[in-house]
Amino acid sequence: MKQYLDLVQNIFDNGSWQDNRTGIRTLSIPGAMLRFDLQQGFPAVTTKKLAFKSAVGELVGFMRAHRSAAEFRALGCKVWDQNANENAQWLANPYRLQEDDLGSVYGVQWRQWPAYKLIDPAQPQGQAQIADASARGYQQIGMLEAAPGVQSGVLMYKAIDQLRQCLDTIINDPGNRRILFHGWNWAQLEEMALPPCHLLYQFLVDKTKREISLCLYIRSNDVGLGTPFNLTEGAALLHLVGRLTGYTPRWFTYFIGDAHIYENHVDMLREQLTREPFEAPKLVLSDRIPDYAVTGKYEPEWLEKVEPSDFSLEGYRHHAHITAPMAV
Ligand code: DHF
Ligand code: TMP
Repeated sequence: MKQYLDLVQNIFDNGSWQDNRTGIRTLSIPGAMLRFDLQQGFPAVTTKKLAFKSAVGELVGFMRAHRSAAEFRALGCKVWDQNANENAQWLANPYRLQEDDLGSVYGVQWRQWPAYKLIDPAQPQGQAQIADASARGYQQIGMLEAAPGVQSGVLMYKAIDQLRQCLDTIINDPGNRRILFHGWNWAQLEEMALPPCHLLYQFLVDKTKREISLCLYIRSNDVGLGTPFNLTEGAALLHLVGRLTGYTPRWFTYFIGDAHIYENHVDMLREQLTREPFEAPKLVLSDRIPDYAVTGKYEPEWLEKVEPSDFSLEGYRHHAHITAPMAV
């Protein structure tokens, strides 16, 4: 995959050394973008063997709102073990529930973003607001008493399924320019083993061409280990969403904030630069996942039902496996 190697080369050429919380320095650049036409192939790294099953296991775990490294392991993905159980700061965090717990990471925000409303019933529109919130699925969970600096009112709560909302909107209002889900929940950042890296996903529908595209924003990206996984997961998600809504997956645009190479990944990536990339493989989604374009029946429950084995790569040629340690 040439674009990946160009990014690596760009960081080697232009990066500057930075310190960070892990204690392992990075060579970093501020801002990068990769763009893939998924009709030309799947963006799997070919200059090493991609742990494809592990990456799709992670994606499936997110779609099921998993928050335990044990649940990810059960899906064939071990990449969360260290963050759950080896980071001293997280081990001491009161929001860590038990062994393997990751807190309210990705999937919790994707599928169960906690949303609250505080409505003063005595305001002119108070009752109308409470009625509207109820109609939107908010439940009254208590009253807040007036106190200095504290607004009184009815406290209402619901868990927002952002991913499901995106799917619904693709079906019902494809011209909508607000089809996105976000992981950066300020109210819960301190409750996570790691605040989200890939955090903004926006779907764009072209009704004329019957295509769907994805823009993904990653605030911080470990180009040696994280990027190959994040590219795989973003592209696989776009294929799945396209299947469930009846659109052909097309453009996958990948924006990075801090694009970095850890000091102990330099040899791995220099080696990859010496290797000639192979042609991109194809992603095959299992036939059991219903194609909305064929059935005309909307089945969003497949967001949870899909299994890692429903994703496979066809014609994946790659160079020899190499890996390097993850900075915790
Ligand atoms: N921390 C850091 N520092 N970088 C990350 O990329 C990162 N990613 C996380 C959690 N914390 C992180 C979740 N994603 C690997 C890949 C993705 C990932 C975490 C780790 C990884 O170690 N990949 C190895 C082995 C993969 C396997 O065999 O399953 C690789 O060689 O790709
Ligand atoms: P940070 O929170 O200090 O930015 O550290 C997070 C590290 O993990 C950083 O190197 C980016 C990397 N990372 C990815 O690149 N992709 C991912 O999906 C995850 C979870 C982390």
